[in-house]
Amino acid sequence: MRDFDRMRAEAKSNLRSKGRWLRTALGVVVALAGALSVSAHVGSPDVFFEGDAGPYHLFVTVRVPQVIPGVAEIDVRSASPDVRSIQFVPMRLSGAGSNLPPTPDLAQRSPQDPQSFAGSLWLMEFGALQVRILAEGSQGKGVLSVPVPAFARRTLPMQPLLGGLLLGLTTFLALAMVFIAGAAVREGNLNPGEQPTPARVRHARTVMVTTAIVVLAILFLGDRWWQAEAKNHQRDINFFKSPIAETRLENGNRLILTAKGQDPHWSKEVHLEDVIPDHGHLMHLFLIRLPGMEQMWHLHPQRIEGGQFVAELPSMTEGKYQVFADVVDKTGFPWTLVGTVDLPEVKGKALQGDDSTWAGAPLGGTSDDSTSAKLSNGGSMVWQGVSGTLRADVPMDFRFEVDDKDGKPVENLEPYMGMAGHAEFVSSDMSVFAHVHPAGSISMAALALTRGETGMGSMSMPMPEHFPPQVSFPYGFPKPGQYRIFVQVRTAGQVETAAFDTRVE
Ligand SMILES: [Cu+2]
Repeated sequence: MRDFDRMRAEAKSNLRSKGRWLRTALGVVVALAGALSVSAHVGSPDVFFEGDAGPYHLFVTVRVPQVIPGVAEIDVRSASPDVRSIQFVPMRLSGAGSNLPPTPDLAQRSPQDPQSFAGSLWLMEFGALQVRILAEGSQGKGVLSVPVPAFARRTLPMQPLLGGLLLGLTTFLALAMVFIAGAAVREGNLNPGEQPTPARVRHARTVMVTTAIVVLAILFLGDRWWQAEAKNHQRDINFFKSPIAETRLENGNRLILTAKGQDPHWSKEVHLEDVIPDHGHLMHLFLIRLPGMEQMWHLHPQRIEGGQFVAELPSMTEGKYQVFADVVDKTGFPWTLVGTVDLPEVKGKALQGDDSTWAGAPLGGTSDDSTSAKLSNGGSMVWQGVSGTLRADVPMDFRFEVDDKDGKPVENLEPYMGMAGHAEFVSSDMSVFAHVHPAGSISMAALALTRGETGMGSMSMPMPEHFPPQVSFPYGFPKPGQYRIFVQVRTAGQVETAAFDTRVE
């Protein structure tokens, strides 16, 4: 962003708790963007990403601000020591403005770790954005685009001191206005030493009363304007809250899904009719048995008429299930529909295609922290490099090794929906859900959009027949708590799911 914009934005956000009016200036631009997209994941707004900027392999963390416009904190770590400088610039993910980058900002190199770079960036717009990272070093230049879903999560409260100061100044100005008007009428054109006549004094009183009424009216209208802006801002916040997954069961095992926004405008702007495929499917549906997460299904419902989705359920026991359904809207904004469903005993069909399931011990059992998990083929998965207490808000590389039944690393790790693995990070209270891939927490469909791919979600990169036995996911827990991590891979044509429980401080 320009310095001028930044100063303007700083001045504004200092004076006002909402900052929405700046957005109003960008309203036309935002309106052009069409559907404002949402929180990709549930309770996990920061972006963790791993990818190549030309010859440089980078790990990127984007901490999305709580309010928009707001400052995003960006950390970039290079895997090699040959990067000299990192610059970054925010842009729209798709549509107008997605190929007109403003002047980039330079990141600061860390004095302790010369491979780390950090900086901050003003995000001025809601919706599906991208941060373009420009790396330069001894091997030349490289560019990497990171999709960033930008949305406000709260309204910053006015600081009491600032509020008191502004209230005092307002009162002073309002009273001064009344007295200045009175004095002007009473004494404005008197000669030196002349006394105002009683008629002038009476007239001045009338003018003061009138001025007071006008000033109060202005203050009243100002308050109304402020309240209206606050309401609009709250509406924007609600707009970006996870939509509600509404479900009903038909014919014994057909689960029909629709979405309802937490703001009525959501359904007008985001249509399930035009969500785009994300790693091969229009929707990734996760059903997790409550309260202990002792069973999990990862299904891929079909879209039917009216923007509804239908999942043909497998056989499931009676009970309450958490619903998380990932979709990506046409602007590249990822939404997770959230809800619960009470199911009777379901007599369903066998799993097919990319659908998968897992069953095991409930969370909170004896083994609260696990680093090795049994697989259904007799092998196991080992969580590597984890030691000590895990902390919230720390970006990590979650690395897992897939072993065969003799404990040897497998040689036949196959692509599962185009990737080496899929991981779901779920908190015990269901307030955090993140579906993460080796490239990070971004949606793969959004990533395809940054590359100008319109095949939307289909993997255009050459796919190896087999992956190395270790698979890693860049991610950071958003808050302390008890978590279960599901890691899904494919070997010998079969999807294997491992679950790891961990406590985060
Ligand atoms: Cu996935």
